[in-house]
Amino acid sequence: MSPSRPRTFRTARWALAIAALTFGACGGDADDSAASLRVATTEMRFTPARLEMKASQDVRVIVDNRGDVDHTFSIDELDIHVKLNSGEREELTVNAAPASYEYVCRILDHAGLGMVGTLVVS
Ligand SMILES: [Cu+2]
Repeated sequence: MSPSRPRTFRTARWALAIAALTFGACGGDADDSAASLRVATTEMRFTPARLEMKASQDVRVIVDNRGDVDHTFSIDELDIHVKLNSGEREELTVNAAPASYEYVCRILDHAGLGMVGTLVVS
């Protein structure tokens, strides 16, 4: 019984050390990298249907197509048009002036069926 105790203790300390390293690395990345937003596409909506970001800085936007068919994430005013197959994920960088922009899906009449959202940049 007693020989196993120190080993367990050492393992626990090692796990803590790894956790500390991991958290440290994540914190550093978060400070350095651009802010990020996530939006998912399904039939027939964007989730969320409203995104907010700061103006004039690079913002990473991760678009996940969680639907069963193709969708797009399109913002005409910003010349953004990303097409995603079912299950696909795309990452883009958006840098925009203050305004409200509409994002829509350009597949068939998906926009008319509800695939519209608003990106508020301020
Ligand atoms: Cu669509």
